[in-house]
Amino acid sequence: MNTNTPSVDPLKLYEQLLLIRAYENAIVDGSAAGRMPGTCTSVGQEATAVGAVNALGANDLILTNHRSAGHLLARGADPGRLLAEVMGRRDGYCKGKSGSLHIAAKELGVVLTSTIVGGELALAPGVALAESMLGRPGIVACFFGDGAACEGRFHESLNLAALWNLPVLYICENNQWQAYVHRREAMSRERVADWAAGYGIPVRSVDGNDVFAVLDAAAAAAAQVRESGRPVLLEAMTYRTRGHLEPDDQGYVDKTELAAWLARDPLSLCRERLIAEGHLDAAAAAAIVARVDERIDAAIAFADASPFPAAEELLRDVYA
Ligand SMILES: Cc1ncc(C[n+]2csc(CCOP(=O)(O)OP(=O)(O)O)c2C)c(N)n1
Repeated sequence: MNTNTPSVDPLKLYEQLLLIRAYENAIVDGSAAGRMPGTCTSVGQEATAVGAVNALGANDLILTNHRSAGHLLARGADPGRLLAEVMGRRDGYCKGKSGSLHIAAKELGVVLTSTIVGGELALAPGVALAESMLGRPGIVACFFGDGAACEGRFHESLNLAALWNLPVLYICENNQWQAYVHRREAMSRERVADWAAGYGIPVRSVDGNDVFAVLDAAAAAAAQVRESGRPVLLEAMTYRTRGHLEPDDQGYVDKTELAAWLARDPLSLCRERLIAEGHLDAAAAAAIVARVDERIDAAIAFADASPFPAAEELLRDVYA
């Protein structure tokens, strides 16, 4: 642990991991049953979201991509309102108009979910510039994938943020996949961090399946952005253990590679450590699971009961 790591109850981190997994599994089951639309999940990547978001301060802003449920839930989003949004209902965070792929939640400081790959990278320097010009204290956390890093806007974004000294914490969730293409087939380097160094941006790499390691690394990186007023890139090595979107048979995935990552499931790693360090026993674990299940059941009931928006709402709050 470094001096910048906030003291967060480790059980809270574990509960957030479970909540994200349960929330996304509810969508997997709901979409398989035809009750909900299929969507992109972040199953396998929960530790990156929980570790990184918990390293941020209340004033910091978040821009994210099409796998944003973990970032939103770790930031305190209500699972019922989130699910209502996915289901296109009036009580969703964007009144049912964004679906899962465009959710913004101003009250949580989540500026954008971009389904345009790299859209969050294109906007992050602008948001950071606005923060700086308005004299606000927050930094901008920009979550993106290794696929987005293969796009031109990644390079434009990093170049500008470095040139203009913008307080952006770039967080690459390197989940090894870019839709149905393995990163090995698309990247000239092993690590996205190798590219960032070329722009003079300090980089850090971390085991993205270890929530405590991510919290530590993200806290150090966020402190570096805050102190220097300049960008830093954190690359979390993780794995998308479900398909690109639901449903997806993952027929293109190497079974051995998948099995190796499943053996390092972030929830199991966290649970084992909590037990080993005496933070968790069977009764406490069962209580957490029960609480999470109850929240998810309530979220489903809330979203189901929420009406679709009225037809007159169609063009309200829509800018383009
Ligand atoms: C500009 C653009 N090109 C292509 C797509 C189709 N697409 C959606 S997700 C995705 C893969 C993105 O990979 P990555 O950034 O690594 O994120 P991951 O899905 O692995 O989380 C692609 C190609 C898109 N949405 N936007």
